Amino acid sequence: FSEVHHVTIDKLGDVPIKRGNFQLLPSHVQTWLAQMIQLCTPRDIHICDGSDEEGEIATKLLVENGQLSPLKKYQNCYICLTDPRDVARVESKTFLITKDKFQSVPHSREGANCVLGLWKSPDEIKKDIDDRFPGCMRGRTFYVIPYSMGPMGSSLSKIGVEITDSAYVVLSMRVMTHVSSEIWKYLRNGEEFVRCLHSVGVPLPTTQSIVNNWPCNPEKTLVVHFPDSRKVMSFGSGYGGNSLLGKKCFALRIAGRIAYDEGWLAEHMLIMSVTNSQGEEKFIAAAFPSACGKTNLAMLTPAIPGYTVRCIGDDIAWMRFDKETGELRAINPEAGFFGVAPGTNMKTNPNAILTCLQNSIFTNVGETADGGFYWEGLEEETPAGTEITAWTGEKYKLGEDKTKKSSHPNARFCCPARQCPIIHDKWQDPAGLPISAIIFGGRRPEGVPLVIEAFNWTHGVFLAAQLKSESTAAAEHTGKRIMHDPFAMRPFVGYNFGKYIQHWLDFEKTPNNKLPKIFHVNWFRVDENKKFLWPGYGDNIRVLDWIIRRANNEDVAEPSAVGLLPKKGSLNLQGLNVDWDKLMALPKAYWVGDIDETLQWLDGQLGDDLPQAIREQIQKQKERVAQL
Ligand code: SAT
Ligand code: MN
Repeated sequence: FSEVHHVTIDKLGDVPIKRGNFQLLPSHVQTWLAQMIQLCTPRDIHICDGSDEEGEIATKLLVENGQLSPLKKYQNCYICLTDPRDVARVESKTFLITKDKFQSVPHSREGANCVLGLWKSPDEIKKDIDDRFPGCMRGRTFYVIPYSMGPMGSSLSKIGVEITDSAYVVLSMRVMTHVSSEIWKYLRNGEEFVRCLHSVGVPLPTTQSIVNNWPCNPEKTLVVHFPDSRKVMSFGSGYGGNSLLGKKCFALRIAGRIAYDEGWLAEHMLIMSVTNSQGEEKFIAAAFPSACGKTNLAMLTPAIPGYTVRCIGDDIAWMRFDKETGELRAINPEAGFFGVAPGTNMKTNPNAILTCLQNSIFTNVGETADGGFYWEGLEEETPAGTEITAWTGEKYKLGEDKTKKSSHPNARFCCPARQCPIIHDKWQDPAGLPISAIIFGGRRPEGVPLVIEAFNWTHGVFLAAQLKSESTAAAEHTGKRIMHDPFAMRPFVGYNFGKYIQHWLDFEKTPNNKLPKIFHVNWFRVDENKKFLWPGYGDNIRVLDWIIRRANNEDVAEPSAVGLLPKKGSLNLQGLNVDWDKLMALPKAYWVGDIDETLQWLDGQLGDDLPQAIREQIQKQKERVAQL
C-alpha cells in the first residue's frame, strides 16, 4: 500500500474507465490509483466529480440492485438495510499502525487492558492486508472520491481521496463531505492528501450468501490507520464509521495526529452558536461520546424565549488558536449529519427531522405503509394502527404489540447540513468561528451534577480526561455500563493518549492563546426511582445561558470540591419543576470512590504517559472530596 515502485498509466492494464478522465488527475494521484487498481483488480473505474448527475447514477444503481428503496413520502430519500451483522463501528478490529508501538498507544500497566486504541506492527498488519486486499474488488467498480474535509479551499481544511467499491459509500460521502472534481486542482503540485482505501470485501462472483443485498465480510472486517503516512485501509464493513473514511478515520484519528504535529486540535465535538436577546452571539464546542445527544444539542430549540441557537456542526470540530488574535477558531470538517435516528422526533429535535425530509439516506430504520421513515420515538407523531415494516422485514401495526422494534438502536439518518433550518450562515466560513466555551459531557445517572465549570485550563483538561459515560449502541459494546471515555475520544484517538492529553495541556504555555473556559455537563442524572432529574433537550438552553454568562465572567459561580458550580438561583429555572438540591448534590461516598477509580483507571491505561499535571489534579481532587 505504501512503498512506491513507479507505476505508469499503461499499468492500468485493460481495466476500463467508466466515468471520469484519469489523464487529468495529478500524477502522484495517478501513481497511487494505479497501484491500488493493481492490488484490488476491479472490473472498471469511476472517477467521481460530485455532480448531481453522478448522484442520480449512484442512486439508480443502488435502487436497481436492491440496496436502497425510495421513501415515497419525501423527495430523494431512501431506506437502506444492512446485513444485520454490519450495524456499528467495530473497535476490536480498528488498528493504528506505527513502527513504535508507543507512538500509537500509551504504556499501559501490565494487566490493564488498553482501550485507548489498538496497535499492530507494520509486519503484522502486512499479513492481514495481504490476506484481504489482493483481488478484493473483482467484478466491482473502483470508485475514486476526491473530497475536502472542511470548506473547499480553507487553510483549515484538508483533502482526502477515498477509493471504494461501494456505491452506498459514494452516495453517503457526497452528503458527509465536499466531493468535487475541483479537489484535483489543490493537488496539482504534488500536495499531500489522505489516502483512503475501502472495500466491502466481497469479490464477485461470490459463494457467500448476501443478506439484504448488503455485501460485507464481518469475519474479516479490518479498519487500519497509518498515521505516519496519513493512510487508511478499511475492509469488510459498509457501516458509516467503518466505511465513510472521511469521518472518524480521517477527521479524528488521522487528523488528530496531523493536529498534534501541527499544533491544533481535531475533536469529537459539535459546534453551535447561542445568541441572547441583546443580540450577543457566542460559539460553543461540546464533546459527548457517540449517541449521547450531540446532534440534539447542536440543533437545540430553546425552551425559553430570547435565545437563538444555530448549528455549525454536530460531530467533529477542527480547532486552532489564531496566532495573531489568540482566538480558538473552529470549523466543522463535515458537510452532513450522520445522526442516530431512534429518539429523534419533532419534540426532541425538530430541526433534525426537518433536515432529513429530502436528499437523505436512512439506514436500518423502519418504514410506514405510506412510504415514510419510522423509528422508536416517533410513536406520538404516527397514527396508531399504522402498518410498519421493521428493518428486520417484519410487518406489524403500530400500538398493537409494544415489544416490536422498528429500527436498530444505532439506525442512522444521513442528511446534508445545508438543509438544516438553523444552520449558521457562516458554517462554511473558511476562517472558522471563535469558540468561547468548551463543554464535555456524558451519560452519568449517578453522582454528577448538572454543570461544573473547571477552575482553570489544567483542571478542565483533567475534567475531560476523566470523562465517563453509560455505553451506547454506536459501537459493538453490549449492555449498559459506565465506561471511561476521556475527551469523548476513546475510540477515535490517533496517537498515544498521554501525548494527546499533554498536547491539550500545552496550549496554556502560549501566552497569547485566549483559552476558553471548560465545562462538564450531565443531562442524565436520575433519582432513586430512576427518573431523570433534568428535562434536557430544549431546557438545556438554561445551562448554556449560564455557561455563556460565565464566559463573560459574570459572578454566578462558586467553588466546590469538584469545580465551580452555579450559585443557587443563578441558573434560570423559571417555569421548571426540578429538585435543584438533588440535581447538584455531591455525595461524598460517590466522589471518594470516583476519584480512586479514576486514578486507578487512568494510571492503568496510561502508566507513565499520564501527564504529571493530571496526577496533581487527581491528588487535589482527592483532598477536596475528603473534606466533603
Ligand atoms: O462512527 S460513526 O460515525 O458511524 C457514529 C459514531 O459513533 O459517532
Ligand atoms: Mn460521533
